[in-house]
Amino acid sequence: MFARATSFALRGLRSSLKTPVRGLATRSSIQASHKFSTAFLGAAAVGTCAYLYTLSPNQLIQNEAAPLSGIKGTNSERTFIAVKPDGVQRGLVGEIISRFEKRGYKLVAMKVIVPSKALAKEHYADLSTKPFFGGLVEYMTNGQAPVVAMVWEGLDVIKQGRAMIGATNPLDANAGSIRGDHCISVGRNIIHGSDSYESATKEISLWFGKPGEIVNWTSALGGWIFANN
Ligand code: DAT
Ligand code: MG
Repeated sequence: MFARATSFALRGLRSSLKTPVRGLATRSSIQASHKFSTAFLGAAAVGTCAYLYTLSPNQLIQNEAAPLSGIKGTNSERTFIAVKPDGVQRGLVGEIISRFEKRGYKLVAMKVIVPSKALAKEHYADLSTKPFFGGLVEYMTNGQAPVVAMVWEGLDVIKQGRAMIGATNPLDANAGSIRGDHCISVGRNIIHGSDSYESATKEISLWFGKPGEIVNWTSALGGWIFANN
């Protein structure tokens, strides 16, 4: 279809250019002007098709979906979850993914990354005046282990994600939560999760802001995970 449209547009353009000018509104000049309009429209259509073709399907979907953090309070709500370098070193990536999957949430983006200092500082910008800020940025960025950054999607995922993670200080975290079960020190608390819709919006665009990094997909289990009956 694309090839046929291209050849049609080029044929029209060629013949319109070949037609000589013979005074005002002669039959052939009207024909030429029709051909030229057709060619112009054809070329515009081809250009639009070519542009759309260069976009991945994911970009097309993302352009339709409003914020990267989805719509708050719906099944499209999203949160930013990161397994920190200590969680990666300790082999807890699978355990953490498994908890979110088993709860019924959907993984829509993931990458293994050693963040730049600028990224870590921006991510933790609200803590920049704290005495532990320098050490926190150093431990997140020194490359001794990467961060596994993810976006999870589903109903109430921001608040539920925080509950699943547990209190900032693992000694205060409930048993059964990720921190309550797997760590004991605030400086090595293995996981990050967005604490509000606004934070999720900021963090997802910071870590997954490039087009195509987040995948919209439909879970075949959706109807088995969510229903109002
Ligand atoms: P959370 O990660 O639960 O959202 P936060 O945003 O208050 O907690 O802090 C970000 C991280 O900074 C936290 O996960 C670990 C570190 N941190 C917080 N308080 C700290 C403290 N008193 N000493 C050392 N590190 C701390
Ligand atoms: Mg926080």
